[in-house]
Amino acid sequence: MKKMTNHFKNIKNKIVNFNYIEYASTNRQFIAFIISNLINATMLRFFTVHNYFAIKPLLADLAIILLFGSFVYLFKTKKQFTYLMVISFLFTLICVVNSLYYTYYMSFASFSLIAVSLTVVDVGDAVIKNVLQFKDFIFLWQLIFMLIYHHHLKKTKYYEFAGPKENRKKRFTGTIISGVVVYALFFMTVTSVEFSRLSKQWNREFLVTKFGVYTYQLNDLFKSLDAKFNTLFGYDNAAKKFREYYEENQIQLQKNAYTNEFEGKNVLIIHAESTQNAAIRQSFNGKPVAPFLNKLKDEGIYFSNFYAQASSGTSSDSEFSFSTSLLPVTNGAVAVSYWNRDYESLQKLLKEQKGYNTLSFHANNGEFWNRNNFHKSLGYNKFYSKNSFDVDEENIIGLGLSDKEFFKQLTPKLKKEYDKNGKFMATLIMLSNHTPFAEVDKYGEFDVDIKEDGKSYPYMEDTKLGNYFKSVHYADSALEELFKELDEQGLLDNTVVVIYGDHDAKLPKSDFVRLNNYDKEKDGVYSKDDERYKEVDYFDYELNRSVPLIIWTKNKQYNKTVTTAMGMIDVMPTLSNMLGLKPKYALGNDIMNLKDNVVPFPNGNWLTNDIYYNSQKDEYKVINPNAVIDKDTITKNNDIASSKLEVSNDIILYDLIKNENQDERLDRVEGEDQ
Ligand code: GP9
Ligand code: MN
Repeated sequence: MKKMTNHFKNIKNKIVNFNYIEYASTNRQFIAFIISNLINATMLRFFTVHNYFAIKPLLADLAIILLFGSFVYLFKTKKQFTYLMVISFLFTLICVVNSLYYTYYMSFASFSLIAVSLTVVDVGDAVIKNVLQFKDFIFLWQLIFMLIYHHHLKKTKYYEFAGPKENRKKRFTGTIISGVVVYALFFMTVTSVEFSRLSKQWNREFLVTKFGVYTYQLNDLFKSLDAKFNTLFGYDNAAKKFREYYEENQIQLQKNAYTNEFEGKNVLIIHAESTQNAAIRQSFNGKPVAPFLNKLKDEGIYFSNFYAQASSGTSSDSEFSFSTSLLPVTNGAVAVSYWNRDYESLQKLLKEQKGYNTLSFHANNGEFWNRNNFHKSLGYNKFYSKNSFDVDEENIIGLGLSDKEFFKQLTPKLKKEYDKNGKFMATLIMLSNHTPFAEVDKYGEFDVDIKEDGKSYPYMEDTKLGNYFKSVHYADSALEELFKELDEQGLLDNTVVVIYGDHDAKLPKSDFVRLNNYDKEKDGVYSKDDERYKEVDYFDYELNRSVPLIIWTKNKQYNKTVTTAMGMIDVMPTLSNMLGLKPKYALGNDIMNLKDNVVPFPNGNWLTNDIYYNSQKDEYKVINPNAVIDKDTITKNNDIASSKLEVSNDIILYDLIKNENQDERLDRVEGEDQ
């Protein structure tokens, strides 16, 4: 202890007694380097995200400049200028490129997007359209300043004066330690949300705002390299496993009552944000939370045991699995890191095998989840994003344009597309029912209390789950309006509608405990030893995350509830059979042909009609009391789940579908040559 106190005293003494004047007078060039680069980084935020007074990104920028700058002391005084110019050039380049990119795309540059950016930005075109602005190049002052200052120092014989006084070893360690300390101070202020966004890396504007431009770019570099490195090794092994898997398991769609039933119909997909079956089942005072979805589920085919298989890419992961019948990667998001691969998708099959016009609509910024690129890669002809909609203050709920307004504005666009280009496959991505469900006054009247004998008991009022129900109620009535508007335009007549909940709403378990165990007398929860107490354990919570899937046509010809366990990857093959398509690489199953199914989750858990298996703890819950579960069942299902996860991951990382198709083409050409 005493040793520690002495140590700190020592450091304190060193800081107090440090000769700052001598340091500054013999270190002028380095100080100029630090300050000028810091000004550039701050100026970049001034022109883009506007948070130039924020301390956090300033600390992060300073730390990076110190860390990179510290290596200057490995060079002799006269050589130091060259090193500082190289680093200054890199830092300035980062500022110029990001500023240009922001002017053009309203976002920041990413190594993983370089190839696209280069093809999209035609420099000549950019000049003509006046996108190149003076402010984008203002950062170059730093290099000019460093040059002029260097000449000044040379003329005033500064190097001869400062050189002998410079203890380079000491300065190197001192500067590097200062950089680490400043960075540590910065990281102490980083919240868990900020960390999680840093690891996902797609919300680029947020990252520059919070972490400054240099940390953002470094993180981006590592993420892009990570994706590249992952694919450098193990290709042959992955390709072999891929072929073996498909030799044994290639999907063969069998004829059933639904085969080709929807062939030639328009396909309208509705991505119902954060909608859980728990909300569809729920009523308050005799009024269902989601009356319209309940009506649709009774009129159409309702898959009541359906689960999203999303990982950290949430919405985008579900879009991916829905479209491709592949599972998401467990680290990061396919839409951000692996969007530029060749995937087989429902969109492409409909386009290529049946001549559909493929469209997506989402009133949020097209950069969100990298959808501008991701949607092209999924096979959409056109993506109507925020720019295609009139968004004003009054019409905003949560993340952006309200669902009601979104639907109102998209209907004429869809009609126009239909009249011009014929049958369509269109995906509408909803937005309002997104966490944190806080804008309760915008959701319309819906009480989540208990009304009894002229009294009201608060029940779920003012809880997150209660607010969620109100929000779902809003989304449900938006859907009702959409169907009316589409019908008025004749757009439902020859259309099959598919609605899916994209993932659960990540609601607190304690709110479900309250929902199940409300004691109105004490406006609280039954005690655990009360016989009426219903527990919500890990498995109950997981099973409750199920989301709706409804396939509906206006003539209500098909009404049925399918209770087979099903995941997002089963949608594409199921729909493919109904639409007369022939997928080759689907990892899911046509659910209409199955009695039971294994639904793998990205964390290794899986579900069948009989059990839910927790792979981390090697524990399971029996859902069907009549089922006989033995060790073999567990082993067999574990194998199915893990081989699907593995093949899917390899397809994504190594771009195996593209390479397989290339090999096939080569084989064909060789065959023809002979
Ligand atoms: C964003 C919306 C929500 O545009 O799709 O994304 P999420 O947060 O659910 O992934
Ligand atoms: Mn979502």
